[in-house]
Amino acid sequence: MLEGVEAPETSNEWNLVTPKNVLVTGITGQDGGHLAEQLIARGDRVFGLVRGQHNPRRQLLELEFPGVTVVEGDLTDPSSLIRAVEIADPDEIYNLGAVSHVGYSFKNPALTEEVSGKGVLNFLEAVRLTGRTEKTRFYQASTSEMFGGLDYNRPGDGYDEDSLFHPRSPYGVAKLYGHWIARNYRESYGMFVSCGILFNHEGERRGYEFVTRKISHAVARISLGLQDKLLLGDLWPKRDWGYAGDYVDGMWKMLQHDEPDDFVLASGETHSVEDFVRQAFALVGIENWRDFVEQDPAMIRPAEVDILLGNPAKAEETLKWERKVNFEGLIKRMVDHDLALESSR
Ligand code: G4F
Repeated sequence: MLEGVEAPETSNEWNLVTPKNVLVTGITGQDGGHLAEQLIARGDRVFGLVRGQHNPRRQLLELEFPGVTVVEGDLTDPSSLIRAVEIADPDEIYNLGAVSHVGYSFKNPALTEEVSGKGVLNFLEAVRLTGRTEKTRFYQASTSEMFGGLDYNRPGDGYDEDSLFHPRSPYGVAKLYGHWIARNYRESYGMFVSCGILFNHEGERRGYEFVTRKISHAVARISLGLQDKLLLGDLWPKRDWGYAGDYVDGMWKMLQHDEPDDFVLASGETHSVEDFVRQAFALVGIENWRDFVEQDPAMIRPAEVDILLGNPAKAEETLKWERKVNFEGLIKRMVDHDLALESSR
């Protein structure tokens, strides 16, 4: 383990074998941050694929994780992926990179398909063309947005690995392509490729453009007198929300398992956006939350996923995956974090 790095709260197993070379895309995002933290604590050599010449996120990454080796590359540029794979010589790849904001994907559908869909193919090809189909284990970040939640396809007791897909956004469609091409490489070339079908996972590393962080941040600022209103889209959609650190631990478990497979990671509970808003305001002693919330029509999507609810039984049984943070704990963690952040400015 590296000096000065504490064991992450969410890892309940230690990788006591030889340190691995691990290549991560999307390392500057929420899940990438949790994963880098956990891998470094386990003693692995971490390589992060970072896009663009003057990407400000690169500096933030280098400040937070000086132990990570930055490799320049882009999921839309196949030759850069081949180069990255040759540099990192990875035992494991975590493909977390994507255009991940569902609302944004409606405005930039072609870019979304290129990055979140075809980018997966480009990366799998880089592994195959460099002769690493046997050596490298590949994690594909699939998503509950692939299910869609239409009337004929309600979640019942929760979507699982065999449920029907009917994506409702360019993001969901792109991710479904990524999911199937990943499965295809597993079946065609015998590659160790596992897909994690992750339901919404949040926390203090979440970007402000996602609803939970937008809420926790605004609630903190409103309670401190720094902001008057919280502008939101629809409050009725329901999501199955968990803590990102727990889910990243699940990704790692998928690649340590004996066989490649697909696994749902979810909390098994569903709550509306309104539930999240009400509970977040209650934590700072504000009960009349409606006085502070206004609708922003720009946040309403051309098509919405009404309800997401997942069934994580397979991951719990097969991988012994467990969650440490529940819905109430998640909201408290985020609001407390944003209160501390805004109070210290
Ligand atoms: O926080 P969200 O933007 O997350 P969404 O669309 O569920 O997607 C997230 O989870 C997926 C897993 O299921 C990931 F694959 C994906 O990459 C991403 O991490 O929106 C949650 C809900 C939606 O119904 C949205 O319409 O909140 C609603 N909402 C209401 N007002 C809003 C807002 N969402 C955002 N981002 N901003 C709002 O002001």
